[in-house]
Amino acid sequence: LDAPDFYAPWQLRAAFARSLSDMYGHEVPAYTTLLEVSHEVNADVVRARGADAERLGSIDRVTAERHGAIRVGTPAEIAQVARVFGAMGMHPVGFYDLRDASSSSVPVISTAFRPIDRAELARNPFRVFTSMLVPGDRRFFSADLQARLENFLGARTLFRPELLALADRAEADGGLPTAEAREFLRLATGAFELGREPVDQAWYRELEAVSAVAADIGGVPSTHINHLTPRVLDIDDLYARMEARGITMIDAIQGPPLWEGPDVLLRQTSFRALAEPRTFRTPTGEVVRDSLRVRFGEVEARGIALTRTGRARYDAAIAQGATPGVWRETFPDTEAGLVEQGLGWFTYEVASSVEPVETTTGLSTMVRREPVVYEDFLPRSAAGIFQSNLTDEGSKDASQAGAERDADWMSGALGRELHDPFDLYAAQVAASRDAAATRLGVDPE
Ligand code: OOG
Ligand code: NI
Repeated sequence: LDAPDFYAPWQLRAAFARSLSDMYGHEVPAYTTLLEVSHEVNADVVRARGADAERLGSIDRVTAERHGAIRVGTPAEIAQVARVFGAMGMHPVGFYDLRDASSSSVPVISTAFRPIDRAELARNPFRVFTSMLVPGDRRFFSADLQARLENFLGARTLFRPELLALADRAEADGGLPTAEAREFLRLATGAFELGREPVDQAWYRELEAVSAVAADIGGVPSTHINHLTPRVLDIDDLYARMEARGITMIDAIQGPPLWEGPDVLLRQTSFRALAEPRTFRTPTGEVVRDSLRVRFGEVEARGIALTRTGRARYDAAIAQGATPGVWRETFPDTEAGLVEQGLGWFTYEVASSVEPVETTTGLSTMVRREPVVYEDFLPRSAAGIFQSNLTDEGSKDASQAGAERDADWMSGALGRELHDPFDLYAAQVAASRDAAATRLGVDPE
């Protein structure tokens, strides 16, 4: 492979996604199976549907596409995560509160780091769903447990100072020279490897009684990649093929149902966490071998991004159970219908053969409409995915007060602007209209 002599942020991002995928494939062999099956499904869909299969992204983009999930404990840790991803041109987008996204007990709030402009997404769309614990939420943690948890988290180092220094340099200089880029990639990948140090058994089990996710985050001295998710063009087919291979999937595909109309937002499914060997230090100081079920495999199919109006309809349909029947009453079954009702985002591209001409017909005749792919996540689906490693419910005392957390709070913790996904889609569509209008020499609209 040829290596550039200077790595721009997107090249760091693409190389990091590959390096993380290689590392995770060694750690979790079932992930490699999932990749194989995903590639088979995608190749079959392209064979069967031809160009139509690539309406929501070229087969090259879709085949390379992944999202990751990580979990950290404190505002200081998530601010460091933001620096590492900032080096790769990945910015925090969206605020997700998983504490009451469903009946589950997941004491975290989240954002997603991803590229935000179109050219960058086209180069490599790698995104990472990033969750942080809320130890101050009394529904989960007593004041005493909160204090011990914060103490434990405050004493650990997830990201080495050399890594953070390289990240800051990359962000300031718009990339890194080869030698520094390699070192950055090595340190960044290493930061997400599964820790080998013995886990304090009593501490881990105490947290696990509250929430398996709390134990995974705050029960160990390092962090790790929780899953890496390939994108498939036919998730129902993938689900069936995985079950046929004897891999038990969670009960359902999360998100919209399978139906004949356009795919919107995101459909996801996963298999349950697998036992991985870990060592524990018992209260008497003995080191014993045991296993933990924390990491799992997930796969997703992406559809068209919805406007706020479309999203409100989506949420209402999901609340009604999201059956194909409900879906047909909620959404039009064509892209044109989504446009007419203002439900989906579409960009406007001038057909390449068209010369700028004097026109009285406006944009419509010269211009091709392209769907905008949903680049974000769904809180309810995320809560369902978190369940993939919850062996039991944990405990949550609903009579206690939750800690107030919102997008502004998250932005403060990150020390950066937190982008609103709807604003990003709207800006992308507006930019496409302006560019098309300029090429055609007409006023937009
Ligand atoms: C994250 C769960 C959410 C998704 O794709 O919605 C997620 C986690 O388990 O840490 O990854
Ligand atoms: Ni995920």
